[in-house]
Amino acid sequence: MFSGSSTFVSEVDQAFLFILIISVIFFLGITFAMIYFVVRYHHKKNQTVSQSSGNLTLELLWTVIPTILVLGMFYYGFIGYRHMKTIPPDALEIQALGRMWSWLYTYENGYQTDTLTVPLGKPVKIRVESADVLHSFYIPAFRIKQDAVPGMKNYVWFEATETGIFDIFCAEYCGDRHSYMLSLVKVIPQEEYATWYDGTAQFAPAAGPAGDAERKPGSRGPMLVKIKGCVACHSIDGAPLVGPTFKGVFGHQVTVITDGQEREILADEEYLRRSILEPQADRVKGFENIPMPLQNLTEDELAEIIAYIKELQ
Ligand code: HEC
Ligand SMILES: [Cu+2]
Repeated sequence: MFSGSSTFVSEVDQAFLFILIISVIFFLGITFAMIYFVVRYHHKKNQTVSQSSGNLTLELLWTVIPTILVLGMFYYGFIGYRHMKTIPPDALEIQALGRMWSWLYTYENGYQTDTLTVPLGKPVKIRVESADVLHSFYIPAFRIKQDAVPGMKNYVWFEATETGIFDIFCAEYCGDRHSYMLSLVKVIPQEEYATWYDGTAQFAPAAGPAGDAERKPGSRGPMLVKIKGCVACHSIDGAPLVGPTFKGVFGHQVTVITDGQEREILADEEYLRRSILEPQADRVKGFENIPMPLQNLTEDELAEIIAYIKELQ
């Protein structure tokens, strides 16, 4: 009954069930007592009022029983909490960086992905950090949740007990596209994970080999706009999100606000570069209310992204 996708499921669900059962018993008890008293002590049958005070047995009962129940809840909660805060020494470490509005996972070997990939049956420690505002890293199927607080190094761990793909949410309201801050965790068998981690699979690290002569400029663009979080605010299909779409910007006139003055400008390569490196210089009209965050890009990554945006016509 209590098996699940991570080793925490049974503990959390048992604590939850324990509290739920107690709550239901009290809810029913109080409701029935209330109905009984309304009928039994109706004023038509009871003309005279009597007062009573001091009943040691009753007072002891309503103090001791709830205290024991609450201590029981605390016990279950604390056991689970301690387990969740005690990281096994052999845990793999992965950073989960929350930012408006996507999660980025960085592995010990430098890999970066937008889907968390972990091995089955091995403890994984997640360092939960934020690049901007409060977020919260939440995997319901594993029963874990941890706030991402700017400037704080929080962590959480889990061990997946089932292969598959599970949802990751942001559980702390973090602005306009909070509800789209969705991600996935993919649990794969350990051998498959080892291959993936060694890079022999088809996945390429974000900071992959530069100057590869075979590679077409811009071919890493689709991956980079995901890893760098651009697609949380910019679509590639023409739909305006929080920021203007990337589709068809290049080579067209854009109305921008520069130092409070509206002006028309041709979106050439120079303009795209400036928009990314100095987002505040020219604010696109109609999108000026949300500041585009400063991006941490290498020269090569910037060139790749610009080449890719140019293709999106
Ligand atoms: C949190 C939201 C957000 C993220 C993340 C973001 N941007 Fe923006 N971006 C905006 C907004 C809002 C604007 C329009 C206002 C402005 O020009 O500052 C904009 C404008 C731009 C423009 C000018 C577009 C035009 O139509 O003239 C470019 C190019 C751009 N962003 C590229 C990027 C790239 C590349 C990334 C990722 C490395 C990125 N942005 C990440 C919000 C974002
Ligand atoms: Cu968030």
